[in-house]
Amino acid sequence: MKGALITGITGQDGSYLAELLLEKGYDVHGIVRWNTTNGSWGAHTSRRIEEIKARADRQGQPLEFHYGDLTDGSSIRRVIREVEPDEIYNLGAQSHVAVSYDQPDYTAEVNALGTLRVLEAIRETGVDARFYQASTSELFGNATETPQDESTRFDPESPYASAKLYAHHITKNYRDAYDIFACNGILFNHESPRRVKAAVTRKISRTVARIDAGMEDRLYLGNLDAQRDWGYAPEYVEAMWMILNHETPEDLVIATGETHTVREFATIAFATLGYDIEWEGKGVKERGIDASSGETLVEVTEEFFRPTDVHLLKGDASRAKREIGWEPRTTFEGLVEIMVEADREALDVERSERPPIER
Ligand code: NDP
Ligand code: GDR
Repeated sequence: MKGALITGITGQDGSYLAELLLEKGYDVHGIVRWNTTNGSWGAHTSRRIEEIKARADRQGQPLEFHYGDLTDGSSIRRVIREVEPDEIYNLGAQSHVAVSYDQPDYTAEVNALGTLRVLEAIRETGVDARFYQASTSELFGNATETPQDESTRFDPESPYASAKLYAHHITKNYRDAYDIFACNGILFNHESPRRVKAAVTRKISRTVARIDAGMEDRLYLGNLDAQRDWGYAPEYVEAMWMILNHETPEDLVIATGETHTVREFATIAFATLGYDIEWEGKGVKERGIDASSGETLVEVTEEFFRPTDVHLLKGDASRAKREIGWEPRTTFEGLVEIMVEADREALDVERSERPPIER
């Protein structure tokens, strides 16, 4: 039985990857952080991985958690020594680009040095593990070339992307210097109902469902013109596994090849629940109006603009198709629909589980 270790197992990708590897018969281990908020595994994302853990336990599938933190090299070394995995997926990160402007030191500690700590632990322990690094389309920044592929120049535009650029290069350095099977998956944005609520897609799908249910009045957004290449996360974790199970270590772009604006995402999300949004005004004055009621449902606000932003991402994943046979399957419209429907269903659960008011 092959063993895998996942950092960031409580996150969107970590949870899908854990499910995929369990299905493939792996012995799956995850590094999780202690936090006092829930006194249990993980933080905001704990619920999805706890459900997967409960199911794995019922079905007798091996899924084990280990306390650790990417800022703590000793914990990383200890877990790698104990588990001796065949594959390590480094998905743990401070993953929110906007937060990286508020917490630049911490973002670098986790995203840049955290990656170095995992690679050093592999080297020091001598464990024969393949290594996957969660690299990102954010490295391209505002590259003039579109679509972006493996040969496009990197031009990081945020503390997040700058830290991830270090991680990308150190992964290559360890591959070259120590002959470690280490790969970067340069993944473009990928979303799902498990996406953090702060990502623009999930914020939109969740707020649209809440507006429809009469729980909120308006969706507040920042840069509506930003264009992203959005794919469906479960398909992207398949690519991670395919990259590590290829005969040679490669750094590959994973993307759909399509790009859409934040405005388009919001328009389709509202349309999924029967709203026809018309856009009026420009810049921070822009509003999304419900054509039938005349009500303003989307408002642009300064608060959600970033000091610098990436304007246009569109990936060319033809090398991944050639080398590992990976291709996206879910369409953009399909993705938006999956997310809005899931958030609508989740509202029923949320309502039924609302805790009684403490007196
Ligand atoms: P999430 O934000 O959903 O998950 C991040 C994970 O990292 C969580 O499990 C979190 O744990 C963990 N983590 C955060 N800080 C630390 C730390 N100090 N030590 C150990 N673990 C930590 O991200 P996604 O699943 O969306 O993304 C996975 C990876 O892929 C990230 O590295 C991200 O930067 C990268 N990426 C994501 C893309 C996307 O579109 N989703 C595209 C390209 C790259 P906790 O639950 O305790 O907070
Ligand atoms: P991104 O994702 O920065 O691409 O990073 P995010 O969904 O946060 O932003 C996408 C674009 O939407 C614009 N935007 C808003 N963003 C948020 N979060 N909230 C808003 O209200 C809003 N309004 C407009 C942003 O300015 C931006 O242009 C994600 C993360 O998952 C990274 O970890 C990953 O590396 C990259 O995707 C690929």
